[in-house]
Amino acid sequence: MDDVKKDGATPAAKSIDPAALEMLAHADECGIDTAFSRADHMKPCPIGESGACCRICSMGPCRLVGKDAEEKTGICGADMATIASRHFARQVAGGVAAHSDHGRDMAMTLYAVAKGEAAGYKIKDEQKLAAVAGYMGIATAGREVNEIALDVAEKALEQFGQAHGEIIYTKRATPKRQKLWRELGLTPRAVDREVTEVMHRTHEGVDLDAENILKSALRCSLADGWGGAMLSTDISDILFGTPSPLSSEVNLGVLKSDQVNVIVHGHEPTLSAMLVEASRDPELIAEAQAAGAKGINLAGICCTSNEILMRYGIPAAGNFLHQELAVLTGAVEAMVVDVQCIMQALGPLAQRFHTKLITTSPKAKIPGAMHVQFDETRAPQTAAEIMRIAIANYPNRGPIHIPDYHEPLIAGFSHEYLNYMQGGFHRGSFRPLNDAIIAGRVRGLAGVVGCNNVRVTQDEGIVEMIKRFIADDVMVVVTGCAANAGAKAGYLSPEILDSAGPGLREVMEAIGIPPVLHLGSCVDNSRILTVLTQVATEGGLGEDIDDLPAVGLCPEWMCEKAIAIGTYFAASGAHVIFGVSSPVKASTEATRLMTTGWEELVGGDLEFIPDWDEMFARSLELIDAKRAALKLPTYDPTQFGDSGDSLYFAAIREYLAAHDEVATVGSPVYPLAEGHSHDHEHGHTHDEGDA
Ligand code: BF8
Ligand code: SF4
Repeated sequence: MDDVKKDGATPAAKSIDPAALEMLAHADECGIDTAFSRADHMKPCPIGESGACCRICSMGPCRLVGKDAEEKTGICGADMATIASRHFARQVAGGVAAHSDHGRDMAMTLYAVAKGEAAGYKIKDEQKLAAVAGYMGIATAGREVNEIALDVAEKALEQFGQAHGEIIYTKRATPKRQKLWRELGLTPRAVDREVTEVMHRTHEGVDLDAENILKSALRCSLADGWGGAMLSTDISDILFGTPSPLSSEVNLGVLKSDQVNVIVHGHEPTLSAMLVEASRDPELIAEAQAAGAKGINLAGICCTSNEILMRYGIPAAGNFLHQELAVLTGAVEAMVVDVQCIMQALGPLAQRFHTKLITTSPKAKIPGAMHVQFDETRAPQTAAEIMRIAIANYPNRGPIHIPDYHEPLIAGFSHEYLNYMQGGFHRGSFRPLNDAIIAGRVRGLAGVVGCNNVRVTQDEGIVEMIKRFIADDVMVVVTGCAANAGAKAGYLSPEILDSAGPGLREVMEAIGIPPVLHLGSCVDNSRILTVLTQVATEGGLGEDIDDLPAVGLCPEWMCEKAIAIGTYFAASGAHVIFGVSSPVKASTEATRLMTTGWEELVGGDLEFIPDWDEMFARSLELIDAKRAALKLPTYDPTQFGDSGDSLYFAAIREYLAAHDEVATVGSPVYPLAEGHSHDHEHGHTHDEGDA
């Protein structure tokens, strides 16, 4: 563990997760490369990293470098601001395309289900269908579920390519925001159109004004946040159920030494939901037993994991940088991937083990993988076929090395559930939370979201921010790989209430929710948009997102999707801070436009602050400035103390500690929230939470 790498970095600098460190030491022993070790030998190109490289036409690539770089231009005359902004806008378009294409696929599945062409799927949440139909102006009274679903699917699909009009979900923003977007020409018209327009504007010789380019990036990003991603979340809820709290476990220790381990990795819930069913099919379990295993154990990586964790309590094996580490355990019979955040390195890596890497999307193939194409008309059969490949592979296992780390967590918070928690089914509201913010018990809100990135210590920035926020009475919501990072470090377990500041603890105990809420996958950042909108319109905290004492952080961002998310939050009025490094660092003007420029324009901004201390200090500064602008009391933790509920919770904990047969995994456990070892052998399953 203490061997020193070529660049002087010890393995301890690679991750704060002990499971990752153990597996990296194991990788070294096996002489196997991972993204962590490859990063030692591949430094980021400083010119590209900072946005100073243009390769849009073949007169270049043009690199603007040197002390006077900002006075230089490319061959066509493009200056640094244009070059950096153009590249940034293309990143936004890439991210929007990825999320939204996922959303489109969800709409296609809903369409097929409504037409009766997708055996195995059904409308699981009719209330959500009715709510979505309402947003879309689709009549529901006296109509069959599938009829409504068909109209919803058609309307959703229109959002991608409609010739006229605006993306319909922009109506879910505050009235003030809708007006502002219209005045500024930022209301997105159709997803495909906004992506195409950014690609056109940033083609050689079109939009050469950095401010105008960045405005098009704002509009394009809104087509994701209030379009493709929001549709994706809603349709996933309709098809697979709107999440409500359940407990599960996280980290590589969820893999079982004596079971057929199948990992799903990527982003879409469609096939993975069918694999959940297959993993519980008595016939397939019997086949696994006949192959010598005790059963079938399904676990997830990245956002496919979040999708089935949130709805079925399926444990998470880890986040983005755990994908290779999972294969390195030697205990994974099959890794089933769909789209996004899947490393090509998995191909050759899987070939060094018995692991079958199985690609399933026609959009995503990997050399070295086998391909079993997902087809929604025969999804259960495809899932069974994949399970049988994994089962047949079990006897081929070599030596295994599963690190014994698995943390309990609570996941499954949705906007709907938060409403319900705060007022019941008929009187759902955000009143208690708003009142707590107004009183200063809750200082503010923070979203900590996004990726892992080998350029920074895995999970460190994410966990540092979560830890510091809750200690300072800032309530935290998490999604994506950041949620997984927080969970691995124990911050999504109910006990963490003890790490919260006095005011936050009181409120969380009173409402019955933990201080760090897992809201789902990265497309589910749309849940944060609608939650913030409701907080803003509930009363007492201004009238729009840019009035709220709230920040959005992406400490370890890695991909274009993260850039798209950060941009749509900024365009929606939120202050957003990213870590790692700024893709427009080389341009003072582009940096100014995205910070003070956007703040003047839309009230939100996008800053890049790689240092954790500075990131945290800036977050509090932004939160406290909003509190002051709202004339709320200055945050003062000494005013709040232990609430009467702590004795009650202590008693429940004591009881559960002495009665470990009480099944809490996969059940809606509030307020008895207490994770325990994720062990199917005790006879309970995850079904109960799947409502
Ligand atoms: O969409 S957080 S590394 S897995 S991009 Fe990818 Fe980033 Fe993870 Fe989920 Ni989101
Ligand atoms: Fe260079 Fe201009 Fe071509 Fe970019 S578009 S590569 S700056 S000549």
